[in-house]
Amino acid sequence: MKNIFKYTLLIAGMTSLPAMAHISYSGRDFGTFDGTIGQTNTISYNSATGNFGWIDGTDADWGDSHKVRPYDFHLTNAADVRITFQAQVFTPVPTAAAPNPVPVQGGINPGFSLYEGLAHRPPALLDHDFGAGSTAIRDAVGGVGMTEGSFRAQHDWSITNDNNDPPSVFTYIGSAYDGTGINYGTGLIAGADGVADHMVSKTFHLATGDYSIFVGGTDYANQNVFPQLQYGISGTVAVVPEPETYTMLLAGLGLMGAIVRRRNEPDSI
Ligand SMILES: [Ca+2]
Ligand SMILES: [Ca+2]
Ligand SMILES: [Ca+2]
Repeated sequence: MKNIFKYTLLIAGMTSLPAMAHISYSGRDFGTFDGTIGQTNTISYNSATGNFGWIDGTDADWGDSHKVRPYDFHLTNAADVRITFQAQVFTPVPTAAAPNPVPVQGGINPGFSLYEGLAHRPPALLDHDFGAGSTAIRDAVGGVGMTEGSFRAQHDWSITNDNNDPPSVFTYIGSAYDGTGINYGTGLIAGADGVADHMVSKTFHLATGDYSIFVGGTDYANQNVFPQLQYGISGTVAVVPEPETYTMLLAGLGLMGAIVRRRNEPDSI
């Protein structure tokens, strides 16, 4: 009986702990947008472990998806979509397991990557980096034992679950990060927004489809800082006018101005 009790505890621990680390969109689905300009959704009170998860996925040994936060959204029509992430300080809601939660840090310099494609979602098992299937995918593409995780910040990547379901495929669309250009020794990493204000925003023209966003920090040296703190994140997805619409709007306003001026001019004889 004693051993069965221990086993139960062990299994309970195994099922609850890794679930936190697997790729889950739970509470981070921005929802479905039909492309109407002005549609927007903000998701606050999330965090990433450490301030380096995104930038660590730009290097030769890839990155650990446990250090970035996954989000998803869905487009039922083509649209221009503006994606914004910024630092947020907050104190998590107390739970029985953590009655006195530590306040989540501000100060992340966020970076994010946008992909077409989704991770497995319930009732399928959730994806994670270190199952046999995910390891095999990594070894086949990145070299046996040469990668530290499945996450690639500026390339396509794949991952699967412990059921070895057909891999989730993330097809890279683009990325952006907060601050001036980063070079940790392999050349300038593309996508800096030029202003280190703990916020990054970029607009993408997207087709109908399912999209995933992975967000994390951009301080490459922070991966060697312990303990690894939680850095708060707030994110927004918004449907915005296409650039051509702005141009037409401005041209229209210019025309209106000309008409108004003509009307206000005294009649010529
Ligand atoms: Ca890395
Ligand atoms: Ca690393
Ligand atoms: Ca910025």
